[in-house]
Amino acid sequence: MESIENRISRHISEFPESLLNYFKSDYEHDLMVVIDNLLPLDIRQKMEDEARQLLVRNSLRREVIIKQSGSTPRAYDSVGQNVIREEGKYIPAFFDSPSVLKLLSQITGETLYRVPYEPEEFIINSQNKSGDTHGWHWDDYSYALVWVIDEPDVLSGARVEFIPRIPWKKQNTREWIKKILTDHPIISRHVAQGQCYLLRARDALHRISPLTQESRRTVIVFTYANDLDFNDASLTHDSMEEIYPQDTARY
Ligand SMILES: O=C(O)CCC(=O)C(=O)O
Ligand SMILES: [Fe+2]
Repeated sequence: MESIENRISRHISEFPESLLNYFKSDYEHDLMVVIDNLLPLDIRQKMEDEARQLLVRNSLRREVIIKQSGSTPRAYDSVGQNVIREEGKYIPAFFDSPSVLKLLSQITGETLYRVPYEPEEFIINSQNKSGDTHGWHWDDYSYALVWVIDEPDVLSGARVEFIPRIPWKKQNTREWIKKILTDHPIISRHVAQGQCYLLRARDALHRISPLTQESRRTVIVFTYANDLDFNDASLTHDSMEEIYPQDTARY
């Protein structure tokens, strides 16, 4: 049987030039691009089923306030990298895929790498109670690619909100966030089930707004690094260690 990687590679190689140009210009504009049909349908569905099953069997509730990002809240169920690497097949295959990395490098115009810190490779998060949110923050590494597995009702919040081209200030972060939110318009996007988006998450203040009703939004978050990340001695994993202690303890 043909390997998952061969299937993904062949699928991506069939993208027309015009579509690639659209991805590039969309990304350049907002440092964010929503991508449809990134995977062959059957592989996507198997990856989604895998995420849902892992969530049923292995999820842990997270409810924390993260002081490194200005004391903003995280409230959702999640499955960490450990369990996904051990029990998953399609999620690790997507992360490990050279053809996906190559496409993302083409879109962004720079070389992307798999994140060099295993707990951030991939994580499943699921907001499912009214008020569940992934509060304002920046990521440690430059790129996040997020697959939407369960889409919230469009009138029930859990929207991707972000302000691109804003650096993380690690001192007085809460005051800094307040100033940004006072001075700038927020881009707010509903990303549908089966879509994924790529965000320059290190350079965008971003959050997932609270769910306003008992709906559900489940995602798989993949993290990629660039040369800047590899050369940045100040890069830390403090927030990760607070949100996912079970996955970061051995690092
Ligand atoms: O759920 C999302 O779409 C984004 C998640 C996120 O920002 C993160 O995991 O750092
Ligand atoms: Fe993030």
